[in-house]
Amino acid sequence: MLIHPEVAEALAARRPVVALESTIISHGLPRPDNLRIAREIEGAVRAGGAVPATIAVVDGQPRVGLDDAALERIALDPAVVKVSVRDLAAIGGYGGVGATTVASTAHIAARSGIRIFATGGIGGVHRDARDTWDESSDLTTLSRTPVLVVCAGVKSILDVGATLERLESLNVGVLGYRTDRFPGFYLRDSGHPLFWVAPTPQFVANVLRAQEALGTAFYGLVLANPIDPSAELDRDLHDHTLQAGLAAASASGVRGKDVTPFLLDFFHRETHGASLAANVALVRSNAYLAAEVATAYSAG
Ligand code: PSU
Ligand code: MN
Repeated sequence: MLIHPEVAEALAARRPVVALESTIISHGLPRPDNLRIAREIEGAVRAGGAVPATIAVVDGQPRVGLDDAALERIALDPAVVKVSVRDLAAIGGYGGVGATTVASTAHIAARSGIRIFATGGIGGVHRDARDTWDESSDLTTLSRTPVLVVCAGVKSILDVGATLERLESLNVGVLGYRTDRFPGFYLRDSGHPLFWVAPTPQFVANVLRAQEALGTAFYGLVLANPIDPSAELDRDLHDHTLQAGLAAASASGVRGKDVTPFLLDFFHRETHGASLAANVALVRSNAYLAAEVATAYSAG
């Protein structure tokens, strides 16, 4: 693994660091805006007082913290591959450029000593999972990786209730940030309740410390941060686009790791950028909150 000098220095000095995933850049956001947005997300981490460590695979090598040239390749290189945990070893041998999902980012972050990670939404159980067995390895990886993932919940393209049940089975705790409703990504409320409410970043840092004392830090933790009310997508537009997107995915026969990027792209096109604006707003907010938690965690 190649750790960027700024990240290595911060880790050595126990200053706050926040990991960021890269599949959201390569496969979750449209080109060429994705490059600018990737920089804005890093900027939000800095504004919150932490060092950003965007994670990706460049020429087969995992990198923790990207320089400008590497970030540009992840955003713009048409050959960039979406890599989950199981793909990391193979892409190493092949020498390719890989964008890391929540699962592989969490794995690499934990191995490099980074405890806190921000993204838009985590993967989960797909609606047709009973037939397809399509459940994101984000869930199983979080069940054995000591990271906190700050996200806006999971997209409504997934089976949200089943995803919450799986997180429970897998011992992955879920805290709502100032809410007792599990957020619905583009919408503040997915319709599912949450038990634990975190009122402050300091509270979350205390939970991380308590996990370490109890020996449960082995399991990941989700901090669910609802999108700002001013950035929320119109509910009718959301519901309409969701129905159309699910129908299009099933009609086109898209499978496996292409399903999530297909649906994200569908949303961005069909809402003429409204879902993109919401997506950018919530990722920036998650990056900022993750930096605040990392700052409180470092100080403790
Ligand atoms: N959800 C989003 N945007 C994304 C993803 C999920 O709202 O970009 C990406 C993340 O990288 C996540 C991955 O880890 O999709 C999950 O893919 P899969 O369902 O194939 O595991
Ligand atoms: Mn899948």
